[in-house]
Amino acid sequence: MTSTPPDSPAMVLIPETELGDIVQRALARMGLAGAHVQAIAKVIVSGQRDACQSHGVYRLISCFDAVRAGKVKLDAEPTVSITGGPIVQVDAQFGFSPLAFERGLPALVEATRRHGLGALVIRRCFHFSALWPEIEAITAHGLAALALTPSHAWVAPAGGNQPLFGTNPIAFGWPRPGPYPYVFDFATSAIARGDLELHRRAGKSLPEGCGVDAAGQPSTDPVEIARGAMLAFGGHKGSALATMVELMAGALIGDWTSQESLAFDDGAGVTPCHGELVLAFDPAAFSGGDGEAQTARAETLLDAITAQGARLPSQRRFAARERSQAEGIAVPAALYAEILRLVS
Ligand code: NDP
Ligand code: PYC
Repeated sequence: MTSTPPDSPAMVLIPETELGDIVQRALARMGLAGAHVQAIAKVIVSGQRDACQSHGVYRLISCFDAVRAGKVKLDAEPTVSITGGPIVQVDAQFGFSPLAFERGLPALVEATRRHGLGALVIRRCFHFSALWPEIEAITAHGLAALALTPSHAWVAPAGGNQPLFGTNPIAFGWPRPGPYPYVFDFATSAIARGDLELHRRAGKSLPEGCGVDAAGQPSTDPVEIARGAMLAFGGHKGSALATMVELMAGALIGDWTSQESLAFDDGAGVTPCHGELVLAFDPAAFSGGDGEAQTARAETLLDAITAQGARLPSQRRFAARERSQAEGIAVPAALYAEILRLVS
């Protein structure tokens, strides 16, 4: 059952279970194995529930394109290697990443509890998702977390004008009392590729500072920027963070950089294939106490942020989650029609 929210005639409201069912049917029709269908649907529906338009149900189209290009292994069985040390390795076997993360999570949590800090290394995965669902899955265990992943070479280094870095997101989470952790999750490019694509599809210009055309000249046209290069956020600072992601979640873990991911894509234009590095920290192991003073200190800091009238990252997302749970998930009507075509 669908309805239209009064404040946005271009959106339809879909109950979460109904949207989940549609997304699962669409993924199953693509030929994905059941475990992948479940894991991917959870991530995609959560994205839409939290009003993340660039990483919600729109990503079904990315999955469809990747499957149609014949690159993704539809029934890949991720293999988890546990040595008893702090590093857990998962080989995604060229499947989509959500199942690989799900399979590695219990071992990551166990390794982090045992050693105080743990690392989950995921290799050879097609990665299309936001990172915060992974971060929240870790903070739910009372652990702090940091996740990094490259993508495709779309972004020029500061001072250059040729694509080299991915949009390389960095996400961090800190567990808090109450239902919601502190989480930020952002691309190191001035705009995520998903947002560039949504602007292109809508025929809209991007804000200034997002990219250059093929001649290296500043542009606000998403088509021209896709032919040229996107830019890092914050000039040399975002550029250095993007470099760190390439080094830590590419070179360090023995998987592809964004350049190598794009070379593997070989013009197919599908979602990037590379690795991911997820770090987890047990606050109790770092504080030398029971963690209570640490929690109090963190809460004092976070409260001081909001006391100034500033909002915390993810606050918009959590408010959208509550709205979705009460009223249904808002989906752009045109996108919803497109998605229904994937199941009809
Ligand atoms: P945004 O710029 O939309 O948001 C970045 C973060 O800042 C969010 O945590 C957001 O919280 C927070 N934020 C935004 N505005 C404020 C504010 N005024 N005060 C405090 N906090 C604020 O993110 P991006 O567009 O850069 O990235 C979107 C998604 O794309 C991410 O989830 C990322 O993981 C994903 N991505 C995935 C890639 C991949 O390779 N898999 C590549 C690149 C991006 P809130 O959400 O509540 O607004
Ligand atoms: O939005 O930049 C992006 C992105 C790349 C891969 C998945 N999302």
